[in-house]
Amino acid sequence: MISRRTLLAGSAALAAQSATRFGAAFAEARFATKLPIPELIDAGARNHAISLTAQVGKHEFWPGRPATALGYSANYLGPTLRLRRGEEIQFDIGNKIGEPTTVHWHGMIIPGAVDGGPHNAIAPGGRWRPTLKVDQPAATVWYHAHPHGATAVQVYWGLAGLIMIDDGSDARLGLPSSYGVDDLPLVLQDRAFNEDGSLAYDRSPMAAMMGMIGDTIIVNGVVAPVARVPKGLVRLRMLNGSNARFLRLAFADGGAFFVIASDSGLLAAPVERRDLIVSPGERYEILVDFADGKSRVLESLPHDVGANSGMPGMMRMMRTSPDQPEQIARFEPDPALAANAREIPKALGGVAAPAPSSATVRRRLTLEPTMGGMGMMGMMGGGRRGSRMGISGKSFAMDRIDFEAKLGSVEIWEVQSQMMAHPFHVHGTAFRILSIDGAPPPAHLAGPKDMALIENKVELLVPFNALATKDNPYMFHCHILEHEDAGMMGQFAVT
Ligand SMILES: [Cu+2]
Repeated sequence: MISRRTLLAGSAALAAQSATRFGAAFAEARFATKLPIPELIDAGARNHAISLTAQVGKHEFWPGRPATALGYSANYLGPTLRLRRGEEIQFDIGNKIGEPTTVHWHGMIIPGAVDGGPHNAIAPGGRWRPTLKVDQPAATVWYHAHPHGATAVQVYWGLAGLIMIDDGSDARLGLPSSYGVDDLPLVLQDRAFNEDGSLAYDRSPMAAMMGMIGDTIIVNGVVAPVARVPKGLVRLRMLNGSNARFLRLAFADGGAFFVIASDSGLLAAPVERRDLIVSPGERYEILVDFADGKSRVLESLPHDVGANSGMPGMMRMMRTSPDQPEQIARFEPDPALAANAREIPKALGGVAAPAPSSATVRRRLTLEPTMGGMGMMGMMGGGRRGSRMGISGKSFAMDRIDFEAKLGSVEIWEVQSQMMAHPFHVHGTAFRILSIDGAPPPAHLAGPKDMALIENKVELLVPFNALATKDNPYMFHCHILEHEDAGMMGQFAVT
């Protein structure tokens, strides 16, 4: 019998060591580093041709401790790309990381042939030149490595970046859109570190089961930064870029903020919240009002994501958050900065969802360890090699297409989790959450999305408007990257 204490101790062992080492360093670093803003690449200003190179570099997560990391034409992470609806972008991606990689455009509704999944591998030293036609509503999406079996490690070391899709609604609605001033990208990730400040990655069976959970939250690659913001409305584009950590974001003063967009675009109207669960892979855009001139600290609060998942028993007892709030970043209003936006729009428009009655197919998918192999027990006792995760009893296989959907059709997917919480992602679509455990979703989860947190049973309404042949299929998978690499992924064609 494994106690809750043992489980927590196991999953947190590395983190605890690292926390002890870095307690003093964290106190020293806290709110001392200016929030780094990734370089902005506006496709229109580059003749719609964008070159990126996946490369190895040195990056200081902690001041004065350079560490080996990966980035896209950067030492860690990649530039933020601004793409406009209607543009056709010619990408040229180089691979200098010494092993195969891919670039997946997470959230973009583009054909499977350019989607950047495991079938679009770029050999070491090779190049990939996909053409992307941008034809979807405004959204904050992202790009990251997605190679077969090695996604977790490559993303952990830094292969990720943000994409802002603009369709003119920023100007129409008067939303803050001055990049790096009142429109801030926040790539939130948890990491563990060795004493010299280098990244530590836990390869234990427990980490394979829970996913890699670090003890330190970083923002745009640094620990506990501070950002100067205008005394007005500030838009935060928040990505949980963690491998496995669920965040419950809130401000330390308990103040309200307004959610304006979820993964795939604007909500119908702003939704007032005081906290927000954000799964790995998920994005939210929020508006925060700094008109009162007060500083605010963004935190991650304790939560119980997964505590009520699936079958009763051992897995229910596993927790994925610390007991105390964790400080993430501080925002300090600066009267010298122009506050361009002061009023929160009453309506955002959003995009109409397809009618549920238009769905022609209902599929049932279950996220679970594959019991035919070594399964959960194998993971806990037997090492990573035997660990397999799966969907509906099958572990991922490159040469197996799990199903085919009809181009232009809409389906209802009933997605269930057997044991723990899984953040579920579907390529090539923006779906709607129809129900969570039989109830309609809360307002902030009712907009367009490509991620859904599955704790028990969730129904999704999934439209298919882009083509993916059997040679270049779309993926559907858990976005706990260690689960994905262990086989909690399937693939489908849209024809
Ligand atoms: Cu999972």
